[in-house]
Amino acid sequence: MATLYHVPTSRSLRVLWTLEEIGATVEVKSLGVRPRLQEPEYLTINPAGTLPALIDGDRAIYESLAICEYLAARHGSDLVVAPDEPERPEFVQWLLYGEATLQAPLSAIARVRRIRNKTPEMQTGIDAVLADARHSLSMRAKLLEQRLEGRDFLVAGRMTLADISVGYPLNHMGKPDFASLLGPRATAYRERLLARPAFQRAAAVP
Ligand SMILES: N[C@@H](CCC(=O)N[C@@H](CS)C(=O)NCC(=O)O)C(=O)O
Repeated sequence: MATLYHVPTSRSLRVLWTLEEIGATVEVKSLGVRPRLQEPEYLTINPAGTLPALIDGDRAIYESLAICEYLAARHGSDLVVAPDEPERPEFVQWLLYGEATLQAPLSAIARVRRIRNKTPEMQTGIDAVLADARHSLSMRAKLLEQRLEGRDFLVAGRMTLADISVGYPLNHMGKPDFASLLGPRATAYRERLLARPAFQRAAAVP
């Protein structure tokens, strides 16, 4: 059985959510803390120190969405939009959008806030970086809002990995300082995704 390295609220949530949607299981090793500094043993699994990681026999996969795609495809799940389906290009676009475009400014904000707390003398410059990342995030949320017009899901008229990809940053965007950046369609979409029993079960994994 494959092993998933997990930290609650990290991107391993995408993998657990995918598994819950398809009714599959893996062995879950929960690290409990962010691994980079605190768990040097994890660096022998993933020298980059990032979560998640999936080990399946001789195979190791370290990108959350690559792990989701690997597991869903292996189980023949329709969470993957197949190459011969008409909306395959849109599927790939939104699959990547969740991580590379929506999550990127959120991650930058989290990282810069950590630095800000340690370097009060750099407040002005850091505040400018935070404002810039927040502006990017607000612009990027507008494309999502537009895409959701007349749609319950991002592509193919059904729940896919694209929704799980985008659902991860949207989960974090429920915090009061980000929620105002989401339009009404994205807000309702976020609520629908997070209400899914599969998401609820995944989010409850310690
Ligand atoms: N693109 C990667 C990003 C992985 C990533 O940055 N994970 C975060 C946790 S959500 C992490 O491990 N951060 C700790 C660090 O950067 O050292 C993915 O989707 O898996």
